[in-house]
Amino acid sequence: MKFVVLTIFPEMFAPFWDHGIIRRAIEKEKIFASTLNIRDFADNRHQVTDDRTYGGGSGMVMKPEPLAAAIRAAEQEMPSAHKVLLTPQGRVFNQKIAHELALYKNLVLVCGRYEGVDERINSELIDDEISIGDYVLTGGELAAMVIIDAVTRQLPGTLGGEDAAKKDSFADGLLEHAHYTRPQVFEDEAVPDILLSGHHEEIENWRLESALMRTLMKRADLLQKKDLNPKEIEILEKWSRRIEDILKSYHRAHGEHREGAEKKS
Ligand code: 4GS
Repeated sequence: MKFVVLTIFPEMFAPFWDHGIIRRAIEKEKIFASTLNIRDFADNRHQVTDDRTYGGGSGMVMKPEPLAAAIRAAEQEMPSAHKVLLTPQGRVFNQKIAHELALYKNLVLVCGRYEGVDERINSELIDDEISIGDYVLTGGELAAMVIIDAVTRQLPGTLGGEDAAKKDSFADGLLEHAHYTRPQVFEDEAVPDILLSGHHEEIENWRLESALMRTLMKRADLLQKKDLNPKEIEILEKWSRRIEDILKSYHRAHGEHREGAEKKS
């Protein structure tokens, strides 16, 4: 997969290309990564890429001509590329979109600066608008890195294990199960026995329960919209019965005989 980033700050990407999984993916030619400096496509002598906003106000806007020229240059190089503008106006990035983008052969990522890019860049030259979240950055560069990072680790052969990305949090709509490594006891807290038992099937069950519990406690919204499988339903029903039992004996002990949360009055 090939990524071309259009930016006025290409130097920001050097350390990103140079570390960890991204670096290894480049070395193994799983991805090809490059930047185009938008400034190089400004034909004015001082290579200005921003200008004052029509209608007044303090902010500057990214000029359309250099940006359009840069996008066309990237397109010339890879006619099939999917062209993405990073902007808070875009659809909000998630694991599903990471999967979707991983299917493209070539991605062009356009990074805005200042208040944003001239509106006339959107319709003609951009295929897709993506936001990495509902907050305002000083530029699209970090957003581009987030996307490249999440997409790269979806590509076969970029992570340690064969299908490591398939075991991810979110791959099946749940948060990750709890993880432990040595030492076996840390500050009086021991690793759960089951993980030391060597019983592969029981460990898998424990991990599923852990993932379900963490998702219920921390991100119930994910569970609400998830397409639950029979095993997951069985676990949730087991917990539900347990909670009902606890409440039943509580109500029994406190002399309440009516069902539910209705109050006697
Ligand atoms: C985002 C975002 C962003 C918007 C860039 C103001 C400079 C800035 N880009 N997801 N102009 N959130 N971009 O805040 O992608």
